[in-house]
Amino acid sequence: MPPTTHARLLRWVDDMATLCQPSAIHWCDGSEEEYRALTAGMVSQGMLIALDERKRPGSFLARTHPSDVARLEERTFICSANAEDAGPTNNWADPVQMKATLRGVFAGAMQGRTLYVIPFSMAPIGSVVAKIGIEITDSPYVAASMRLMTHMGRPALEALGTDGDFIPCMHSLGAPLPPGSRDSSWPCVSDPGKKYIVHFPDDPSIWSFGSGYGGNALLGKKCLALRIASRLARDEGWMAEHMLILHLTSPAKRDYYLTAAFPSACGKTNLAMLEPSLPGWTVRCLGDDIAWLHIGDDGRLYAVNPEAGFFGVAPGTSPRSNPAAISTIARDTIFTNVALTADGDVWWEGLTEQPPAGLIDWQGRPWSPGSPTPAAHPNARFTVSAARCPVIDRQWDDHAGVPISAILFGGRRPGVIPLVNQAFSWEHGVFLGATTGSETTSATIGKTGVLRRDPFAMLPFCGYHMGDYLGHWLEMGERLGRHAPRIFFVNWFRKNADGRYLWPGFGENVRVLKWITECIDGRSVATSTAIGLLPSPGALDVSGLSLPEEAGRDLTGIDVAGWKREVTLIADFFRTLGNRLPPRLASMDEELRQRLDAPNPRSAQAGGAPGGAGGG
Ligand code: GTP
Ligand code: SPV
Ligand code: MN
Repeated sequence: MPPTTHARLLRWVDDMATLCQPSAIHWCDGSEEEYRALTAGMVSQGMLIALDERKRPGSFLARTHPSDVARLEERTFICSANAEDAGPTNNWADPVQMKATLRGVFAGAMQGRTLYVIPFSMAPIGSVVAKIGIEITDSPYVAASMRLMTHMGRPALEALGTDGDFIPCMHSLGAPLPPGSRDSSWPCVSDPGKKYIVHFPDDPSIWSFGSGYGGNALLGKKCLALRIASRLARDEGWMAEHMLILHLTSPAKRDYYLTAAFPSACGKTNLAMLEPSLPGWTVRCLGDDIAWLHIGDDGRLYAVNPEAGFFGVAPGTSPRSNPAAISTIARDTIFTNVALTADGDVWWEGLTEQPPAGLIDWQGRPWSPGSPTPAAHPNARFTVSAARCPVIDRQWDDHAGVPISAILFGGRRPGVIPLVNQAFSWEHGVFLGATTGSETTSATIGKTGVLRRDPFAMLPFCGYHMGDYLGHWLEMGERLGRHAPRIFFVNWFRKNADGRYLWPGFGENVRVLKWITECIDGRSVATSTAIGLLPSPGALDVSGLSLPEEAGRDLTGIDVAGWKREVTLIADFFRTLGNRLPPRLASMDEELRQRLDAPNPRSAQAGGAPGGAGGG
């Protein structure tokens, strides 16, 4: 018996079951017993490996099919009624034709499998910004992960009542099990051309077929909380962003709430859980991937984390780089595509300097330091409830969210971009966000290390025309007026000629956060330059650091020639947005070019750098 009388929901589940032909239907209640049954079932089927109960209690390892290791941007579609509304940065397909195609591929797709109905809320149930989704899936891995990652189960269904609104999220692995056939340990569609991650923003609804991995399959995350939500947010006057949320407290016990948008695998989880190297500072985490931002009754900008867990990059996570994450994943964690140790624990590159002997790699093969491929896949991840994080902020699931005093943007830039740069104003901050460039990472299938424009770290996640999105940011600034948070651009990834990082990063990033709080407090620690407000000489606290000789110049100076090339790259990118690019952004690029051409772009007098609103 379905645990609801919601007629539209019952009709939809019935329609999908008729289409997909599962052998059973299970309505998830989100209970501990249900989670235990799901994981135990996967262990007995070989989909999960139970880790050693003493070393890693309540934890499991999943190994995916080698074709199913990350998001798939080429097969991600925004099916708005008009192609122009999806814009040049998204794949578009006609919604009517796409729905017909999808009904074709989903037909019989769940044969021999259980159809799980997963009610979930993005944002705490009862929050002003919460949205309820129902995911249908034939993957028990997705059902178990959704319990860790979202506010999932009976309370979400109860909040829906008998006629509430929900966003239908349809998912199948696309691997039916006809009678007599054997299951694989990671069923999916191996041909990337036959996978679909499809959004119908006008409904709104989501259909995903053929992949069981991360953002392709946990449909509350990128699909709902970013692509669909960004479009809803534009229509409703709020913002859905690819941002961490953190609470910073100074030695003087002043509180600052910051958000930061960095592209995938560029350090959001690290910054969100940062262990400050400077005494007296603390960081508490409110979220590591997505922020929903709305204007409160007092006119300020508030941030809510729509998620309830972390799906974090494992490689590189260590007691040195992220001690809080290491404690978070000490138990009750699902690991995906990491290496297995001889004693039933997990390992990945960077966890320890020396790999333990007797490792089994992410594909189940014996691995030794001489092996040609890494032991863990570079996009291997951990899935864990936020409640397990020792530095989770006590307000992390507050219904109203926290008031934001600064927004950071950043990317992976070995050259040109300085360590930190404050925008002259909100408008100039939108220019900095819009022109974000970053090298591609393993979070998406394709070549890594390629520099591309990733405006606001939202290139793969903006559910409508990127030009309109930039316009929405400008409009939000006008509504916020004097309450607009300060905007900063940071770059932890600057390298020297030998390819070594110039900035120590991780816990030392608190030094940059300290300078940011001084800007917020109106201390005169910044110098106006052609590109923005840079730390004045001596203003950045580098006490006790031994930075290489060239570091000071490269980290906080201006590479004029590099910036002139940057201006051209920005203009090239802006041109791709056509006539939906807000004209103000194009003129700001031209103004930047003029300031760089002035006699001294490093000083305040440079060609009339705009001062004023939001300046230092
Ligand atoms: P998604 O979950 O994919 O959205 O990404 P994320 O931004 O949360 O990624 P995460 O924090 O897991 O990024 C991990 C990568 O960033 C690893 O390669 C880290 O080594 C690197 N990283 C994080 N912080 C720093 C830093 O301060 N300096 C340097 N050099 N690397 C860093
Ligand atoms: C990202 O790629 O930005 C992620 C991981 O956060 S996934 O959920 O797979 O999209
Ligand atoms: Mn992300």
